[in-house]
Amino acid sequence: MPSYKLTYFPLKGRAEPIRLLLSYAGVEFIDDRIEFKDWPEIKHTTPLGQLPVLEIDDRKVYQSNAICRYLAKQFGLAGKNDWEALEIDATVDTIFDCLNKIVDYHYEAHPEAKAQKCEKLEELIPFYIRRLDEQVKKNEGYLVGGALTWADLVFVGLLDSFNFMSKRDVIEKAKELKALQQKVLDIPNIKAWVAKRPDSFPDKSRIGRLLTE
Ligand SMILES: N[C@@H](CCC(=O)N[C@@H](CS)C(=O)NCC(=O)O)C(=O)O
Repeated sequence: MPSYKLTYFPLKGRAEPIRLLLSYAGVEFIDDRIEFKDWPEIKHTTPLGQLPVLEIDDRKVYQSNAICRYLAKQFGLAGKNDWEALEIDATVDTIFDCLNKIVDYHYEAHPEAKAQKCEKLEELIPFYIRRLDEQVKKNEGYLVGGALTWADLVFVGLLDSFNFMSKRDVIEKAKELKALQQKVLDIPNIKAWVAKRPDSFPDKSRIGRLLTE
């Protein structure tokens, strides 16, 4: 079994799906959370000047979705065939299409532009969430193929970020997605991770206030 060290900020963000995957597989990993103040020194040591970075033994890999896809293959969460793998990729892209629009709104500094983006979210979020909810209904309680895949872990791992940045519970009315979230959180290894993980933004915390100021 290789050694794993995951470096990210003290946030859930793009690292949480990776943490969920490693936890699901029962793999020990170093959960390296760097302080924001140390980032300028560390940035140039990373392959792309960004985090997360996963060190697998002595190799550094980056791009969170590529990391998730690789780990999913190792842990049997990448779908039963190439078709399902394609559906998983498409689903993860859809999740990020929605999240990126929310991120764009969240970090918009100009009040007028922010108000416009906020208005657009009122349509955009239900558009994506409804489709994902229907997808879960069609796939017997999971996003793809009637079984747990890394798409489910990505979605659940990013939900707190979705909710925090859009200032709402995005799955409030999405019965199927709510049930999926609960099912994932009830997996014993995931439950154990959630119980032991450090209090990470977005839960509460100083960092939360910093990012929204
Ligand atoms: N496509 C990359 C995006 C990584 C990314 O945007 N990382 C942000 C944090 S979520 C970052 O490192 N920001 C600090 C910086 O760019 O200096 C991935 O999914 O890993």
